[in-house]
Amino acid sequence: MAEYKLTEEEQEAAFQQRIDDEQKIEPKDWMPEAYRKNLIRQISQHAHSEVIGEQPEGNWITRSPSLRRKAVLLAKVQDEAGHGLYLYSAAESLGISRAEMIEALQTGKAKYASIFNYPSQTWGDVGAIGWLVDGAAIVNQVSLQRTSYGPYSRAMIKICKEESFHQRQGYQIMIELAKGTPAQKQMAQDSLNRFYWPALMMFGPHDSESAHSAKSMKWKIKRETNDDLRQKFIDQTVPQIEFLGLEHPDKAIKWNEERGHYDSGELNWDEFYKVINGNGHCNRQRIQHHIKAHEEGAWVRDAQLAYNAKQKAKKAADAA
Ligand code: BYC
Repeated sequence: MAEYKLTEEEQEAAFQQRIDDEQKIEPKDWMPEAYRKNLIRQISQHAHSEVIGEQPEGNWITRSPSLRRKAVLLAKVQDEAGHGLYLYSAAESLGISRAEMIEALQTGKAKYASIFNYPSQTWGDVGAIGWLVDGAAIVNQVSLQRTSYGPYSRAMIKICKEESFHQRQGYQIMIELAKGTPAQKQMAQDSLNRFYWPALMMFGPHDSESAHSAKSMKWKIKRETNDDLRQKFIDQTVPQIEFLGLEHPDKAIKWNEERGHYDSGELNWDEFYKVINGNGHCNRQRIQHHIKAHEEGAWVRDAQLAYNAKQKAKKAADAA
């Protein structure tokens, strides 16, 4: 008897049913082409963010104020490189190569988180990045632990464990500065003022402007919307700022009893689009640095390929 082949619509309906039933989609499962492409886009951009995100803090490793701080920061930056690797591997499981992803980053076809195009000018910025940038990343990534694609979800679980250490190391720097001399407190305030708004932009445009949200929510690639996650971050940050004894950068921040959330001021969306379209303060510098490091690492990749070829030849010779 001839085997019945599902039509494209039937396959899509069965796929959506699996998503609705909270089943994870794995690399060899059937998936709509648009689901695969959307995932490659989001996961690869997430990987690029982790790797480019090493630069602002990496800038401070040699200038950390103590040996202990240096060891902590070094470990944190190395973790970010590891996060990039998990995520590139998750994206590769969808049928794209590492080389293709790197090319898309270096030629500006693929984006990475806007936040990393802001300069890290003071030691206070290292504190603010850990506290606010990793803090915003956690809010987003905790939600992504429940994403529908298995390899992405599992990568998020591991990454979130490390991110909470990152967030705490940043907040601890802020506590020390905020409780320190007036000049140190001023440094903490200045870093908060400069990083607060760009951290809110990490959650992406408003839901009404978000091109990918509707599809990503239907397929459970994203589990919560950009605005809902941003609101969570706004709400959790208010008491943290109060504890530090610093001034809130948003003068419109106000508890709304009815909504059970803080109301807040509007973001500068012109700045957001300028930065994500390549014209932020550090966009060119970040990509140039990546290209240079990638070229300098070419010999390592060549050596690995030569080693693999030798091992393969040896195996073939042994088998003959
Ligand atoms: N920056 O339709 P939308 C870290 C783009 S790293 C740049 O809402 P989506 C860390 C968006 O890509 C953690 N671009 O998109 C590392 C899209 O452009 P394309 C980073 C942005 O995907 C080192 C367009 O705008 N976390 O923690 O549904 C040191 C329309 O947006 C941004 C992640 O990557 C932005 N902020 O939602 C320290 C999380 N926002 O692709 C710390 C994973 C939007 O059409 N990603 N765009 O050219 C996500 O959750 C989602 O991709 C986003 C955007 C919420 C970011």
